[in-house]
Amino acid sequence: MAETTTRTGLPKGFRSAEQGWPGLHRIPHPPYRLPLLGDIVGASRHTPLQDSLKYADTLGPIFRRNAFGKEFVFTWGTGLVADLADESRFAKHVGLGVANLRPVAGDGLFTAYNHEPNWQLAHDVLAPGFSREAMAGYHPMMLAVAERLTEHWDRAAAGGRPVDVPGDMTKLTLETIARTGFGHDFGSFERVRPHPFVTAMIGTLTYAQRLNSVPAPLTPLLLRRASRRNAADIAHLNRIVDEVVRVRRAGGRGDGDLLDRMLETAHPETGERLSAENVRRQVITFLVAGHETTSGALSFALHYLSREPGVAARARAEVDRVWGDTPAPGYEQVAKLRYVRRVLDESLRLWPTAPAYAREATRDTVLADEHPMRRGAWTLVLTPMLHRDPEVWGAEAERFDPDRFDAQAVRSRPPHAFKPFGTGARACIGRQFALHEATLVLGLLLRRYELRAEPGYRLRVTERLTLMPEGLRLWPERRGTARPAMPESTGGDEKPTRP
Ligand code: MNH
Repeated sequence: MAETTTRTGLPKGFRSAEQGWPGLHRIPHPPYRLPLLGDIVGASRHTPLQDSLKYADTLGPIFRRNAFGKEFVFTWGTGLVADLADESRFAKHVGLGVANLRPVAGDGLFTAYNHEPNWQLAHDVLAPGFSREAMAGYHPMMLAVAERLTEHWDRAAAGGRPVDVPGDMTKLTLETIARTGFGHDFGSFERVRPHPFVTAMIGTLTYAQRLNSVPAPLTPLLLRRASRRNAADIAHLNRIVDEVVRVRRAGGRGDGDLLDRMLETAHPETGERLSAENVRRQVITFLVAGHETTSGALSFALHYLSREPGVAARARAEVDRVWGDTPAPGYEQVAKLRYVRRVLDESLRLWPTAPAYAREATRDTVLADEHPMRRGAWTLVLTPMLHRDPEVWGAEAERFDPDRFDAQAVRSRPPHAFKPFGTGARACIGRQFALHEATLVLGLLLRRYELRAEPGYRLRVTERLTLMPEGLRLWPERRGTARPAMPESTGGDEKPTRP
């Protein structure tokens, strides 16, 4: 890390691949490349990721795209991605979508450049907020928020009405990070429309993605209205966050949550603290990063559970066996849901909801002994393709199969074949938080409901930097009311239960 944090002297702003990849001509690109416009034939500005997946299928494990003269290299072959994980030669690259979020999240943890001192400072101050002990402390709050969700689903079930899965998962995950991190209640479940924080956040994420599909010199012209709306969205986020901080400062300490750490904790070695402006950036960062991707992960998992009765039955049998009918499963009991966790992993394999991360060379090097890169050259790792690499996942990589994540299968795969949380020093700090929250909620929902899919629904994926199943509705039915026979049990001393 030391060498990347002291690194300076690289050009700021977008670095096109011609500058850093001497062997670029050997990397394939789509046919029909147009002068000035680049590779836009067959591409849509609403689905840049899914378009890249189509190109990846035909162009192979490393390829490039050009949009309005900007050239990007995409990488997804397992060997290449494993090499990019070498932290002695590569580091996170803040570019494209991530760089476009700088006006929102500044030098907050997610968008900070490697060399910005506030990254290390915030990382060291906040990391204990994701320790085991901290997580065990969040658990009761996560459970309380999940109960608000089940109350809502109970009413839908009683009325025979469908639920809006992405909408409800967003309410749940926003309330969870707001409660656990900041002692704040957005009242999402009491609202008919999404909280203005969510609307403003979706606005800024969508705008950040759109910036990539417009030639930079034309941005002021083409996105004039959108950029004004974006400025208003950012101002709105700032106001909401400033209010959360003001309330905390006025009301004294929370219970040692993330906000307390941001406001009060000095760096263990240097004694330094986060500045007020940086706290604002971190609060926005955690409220956004802490809910949008988990919401998508839960939504995709629920989609697959509603489509795969065999998987759902196995998962449900596990929850019944491990949790019984205890009204409040404890912290330790969540990690015991091994199969539910595999369902989640398998959903994140097919639809890693933060679908790409960028890596840059921290010195002149050769990627996988084949592709020379100058210091500062970068590439975007396409995780949905990495997770479908036929050499690792087989010819049927599209098939949903949680058994791919049983311990032996995992051991038999090469390292770095599954990277939904990124890699290295800048990998996701909230990984355990997200996995705990999502496993807990899936367990609670499986135990309580059968999930009926909407007949004829076909999975469509919305992109706004993150991924979300579009228009996904399910009909939850309380188990025990019109409940089919208990799924086969796996023997042993488990007691079949259900209120
Ligand atoms: Mn999260 C970084 C995916 C949940 C907070 N997260 C990343 C990265 C990926 C990622 C990928 C690396 C991005 C990059 O290299 O540019 N995160 C996820 C997914 C989920 C998720 C798929 C849920 C599922 N993340 C969460 C949660 C939180 C969180 C929950 C907070 C509570 N993530 C972060 C932060 C970073 C990050 C903060 C930046 C860490 C750093 O750079 O030091």
